[in-house]
Order: sequence, then structure tokens, then C-alpha cells
Amino acid sequence: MFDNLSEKFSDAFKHLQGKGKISESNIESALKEVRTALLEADVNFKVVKSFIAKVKEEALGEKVLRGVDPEQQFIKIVHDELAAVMGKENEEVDLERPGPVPVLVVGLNGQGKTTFSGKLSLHLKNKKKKNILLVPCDTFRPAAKDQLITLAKSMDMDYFDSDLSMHPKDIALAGIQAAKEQHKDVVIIDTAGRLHVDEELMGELKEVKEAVPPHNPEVLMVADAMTGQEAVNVAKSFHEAMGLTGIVLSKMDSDARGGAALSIRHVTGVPIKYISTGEKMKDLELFHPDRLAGRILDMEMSSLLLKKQKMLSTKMKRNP
Ligand SMILES: Nc1nc2c(ncn2[C@@H]2O[C@H](COP(=O)(O)OP(=O)(O)O)[C@@H](O)[C@H]2O)c(=O)[nH]1
Ligand SMILES: [Mg+2]
Repeated sequence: MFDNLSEKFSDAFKHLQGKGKISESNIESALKEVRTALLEADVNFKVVKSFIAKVKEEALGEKVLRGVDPEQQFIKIVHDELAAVMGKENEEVDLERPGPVPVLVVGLNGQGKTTFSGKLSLHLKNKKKKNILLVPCDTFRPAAKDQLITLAKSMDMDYFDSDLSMHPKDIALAGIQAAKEQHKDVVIIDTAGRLHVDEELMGELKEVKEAVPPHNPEVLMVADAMTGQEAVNVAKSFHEAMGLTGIVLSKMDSDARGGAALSIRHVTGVPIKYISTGEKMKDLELFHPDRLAGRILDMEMSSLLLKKQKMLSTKMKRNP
């Protein structure tokens, strides 16, 4: 995940190796490389600008000047800022309200919506002990209904036998009614993919959202992490059109560059709630900004740890 970005960061940090302390002149070249690395990873330029400004401010701050190892301090600052730009902590689907809680799964075609709907049902069933109903609501592609039902059967999950000739709004309502009758906690509604620029279809989705009681359903947009800034633009449009409550980054197992993960929260204000990391139903993770930042800086973090341990053991040898 984000290998290229990790490597570039690693190169940037080398500028501070063997330096006595962080100074404006010696972090300049490191910051320049961090900036290039982020832009090459397709991170939004506004995000890059504010990221660099914050890292610089922190690095030159008073606390740091008295520091011991500038490289180590710089890595820590970059780590914390990477985490901050992606959010604060993990936010999951909010289930602390009267059910059945509707979860609308939306987004462009082929992003992984149907796959995610299945994954989320399994996660909520196994980890949260919830009762789930899966509702196929893709009225454009009958194959999508079969796809969801096949997934449901493979997991022994209940599903709703939607009538695809109905308006998506009415399918959603019928699905929720069925969920009520079956005392379900959560009803996951897998909608048809659509282009964010298609006003008519976006209007249809808004109708579904507004028809769905209780109000404020979860609206999760699934975005292919490989598409970088395009994913960010799409999320922005969907959020403006209908109000999203969360974003799911899919295909994080592929060679994504990091641009979507690092920009989407900052640009849209919508939290990333889950990441999809494969085609299997178990390939779903909660999105933890600090852990992802740690993964991006994986090599550096572990090499720092190693250095620290070595330093400690040398000290102990000297002062037994
Ligand atoms: N590698 C990988 N493939 C995925 C992931 N999520 C979905 N896919 C694949 O992407 C394709 C489209 O997924 P689908 O759920 O049908 O997308 P939808 O059109 O948005 O409903 C399928 O071949 C899925 O197996 C993921 O996280 N990683
Ligand atoms: Mg689908």
C-alpha cells in the first residue's frame, strides 16, 4: 500500500541524517522532497500546501529546537500530520439509534459498491452482532441483484427479493418494511452506479435518501482508491448533491498512490469509514488514520525503533 510514497518519504528524511538539529536551511530540502512525493502521489495541491506549511511550522517550533535527533523528530511530525489530514480517529457506521438503520451504498459504476455491501454485512454481523438485511436496489443491472444475492447466500445472510421494476425509492422502502417485520438492526441498500454529473440520476438517489425513514440514513460512497483526485471530485459532487455520512476507499490492495486517501477528508469534510482491501468478503478494514500514517512510514518507523533500542542498550552497557 502506497509503496512509492513510502520510498519517496524515506529519501526525503535522509536530508536530516547526521544533522545536529532541525533548522530552516536543513529542512528546506527535506520539505521540498516531501512536497514532490505528495504531488506525485496525486494528493490535492491545496492539501499539500497546508500539509507542508503545518509540518514546517511544527518542525521549526520551539519544542523541537531542543530535540536530540532531528530526523526522528521530523518523521514523527510528518507522521502526525499525515494522520491529522486523514481524520482524527476511526468512525464507524453509527448504529446507536433505533433500527432498522438504513445504510445507502452509493457511487460510480464498478467502484466496489456491491462487494462492499456484502463485506459490511459480514463485518456488522460478526463483529457487532447485528442482524442484517441486504437489499439489492440496482435497477439498471439485473446482474447486480444476482451478484448481491449470491454473496448473501455464501455468507448465510438474509436478503430482500427486490422487484427491480419498481422505483429505487419504493424498493428501499419495501426493503426497510421487510427489515422491520424481521426485526433487523441494519438494512444495507446497494444502489445502482451513476455519474455524479448526471443530474437526473443524482436526483433519483436524493429521492431514495429522503424517502428513507428514520431520517439521516447512513450514506456511504464507495470510491476506487486507484482513481486519486477523480475520486475526490466525485465525492465532493455526491456530498453536495445528497450529503454523505462516510466514504469507503476500495481496492486499497491495488497499487493506489495515496492521493485519494490523503485528500478526500480534507477536501470534502466527510470521514473515510472503511477501506476495502480485496475481492473476498473478509477483506474489509476500519479506517484508522494513525495506523495508515504508520503504514506509509513503515520502514522509517521501524528503523527508528531499532535505533532507539540500540541507543538504549549502548547506554545500558555504558552505565550498568
Ligand atoms: N482488488 C479489489 N477488487 C475489488 C475490491 N472491491 C471490489 N472489487 C472488484 O471490483 C469489481 C467491481 O465491484 P462491484 O462490487 O461489482 O462494483 P459496483 O459496480 O460498484 O457494485 C469486481 O470485480 C470486484 O470483485 C477491492 O477492495 N479490491
Ligand atoms: Mg453493483
